Amino acid sequence: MGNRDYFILSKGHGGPSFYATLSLKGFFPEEVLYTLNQNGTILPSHPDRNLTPGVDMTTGSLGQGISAAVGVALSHKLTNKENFTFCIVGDGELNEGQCWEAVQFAAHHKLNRLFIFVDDNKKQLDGLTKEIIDPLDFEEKFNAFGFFTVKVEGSSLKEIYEAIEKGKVQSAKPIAIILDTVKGQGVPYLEEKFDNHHIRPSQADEKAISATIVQLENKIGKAVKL
Ligand SMILES: Cc1ncc(C[n+]2csc(CCOP(=O)(O)OP(=O)(O)O)c2C)c(N)n1
Ligand SMILES: [Mg+2]
Repeated sequence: MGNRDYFILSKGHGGPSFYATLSLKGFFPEEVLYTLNQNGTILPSHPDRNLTPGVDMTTGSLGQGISAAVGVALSHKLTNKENFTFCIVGDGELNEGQCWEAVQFAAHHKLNRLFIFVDDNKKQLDGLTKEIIDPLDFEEKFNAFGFFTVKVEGSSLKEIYEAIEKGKVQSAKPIAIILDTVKGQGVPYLEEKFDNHHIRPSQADEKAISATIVQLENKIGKAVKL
């Protein structure tokens, strides 16, 4: 690992979108993306730091990523490094107690270069978070745990960017950015489907999804070129 910021995708099942970003950032060629999950690939469905360039932490067993991120941020603090550590967690994942132990530790040690992003999409694998174990209000909760907390519209790059900039200049606390999101965001077919954690689409579904993906690609492609 070099002298750069660090990123831990605690909700490791988001691996494919992480890989797309790593490829755009030049960690490996775009063609490699098409080997996702195939035998011998360097891109397994969940990130593996021993396989994929740019992956800082192996994840997939939910609940552990914040602890790993806290460890990285603490080591930077102890060695007077100015690198930031970014971590994305799921709202369902935050049911796990280990996350809150790590959060308390981060606040106690004033890890002010640690950012935790909560993908607050109100759902986990098999239902609504508020019906499984109600997480209550993440903004209030992270504030109570001693974080500098900002809630943003999760699909707004502008709001996310501004929240990061705000977080970087406050001095004593770790930062939580609560992303108000929709599970399957950007693909109406998936947004509207209740049971949408993983699906096996019919041919008609595939057609509807692919059409939206082309539109999204054009939109993102333009944004990336900016
Ligand atoms: C320790 C552990 N238990 C169960 C799973 C299986 N699992 C994979 S994704 C998921 C749901 C996670 O929900 P959430 O954190 O809300 O993620 P998102 O909604 O962003 O997919 C579960 C239970 C797992 N990966 N790790
Ligand atoms: Mg969720």
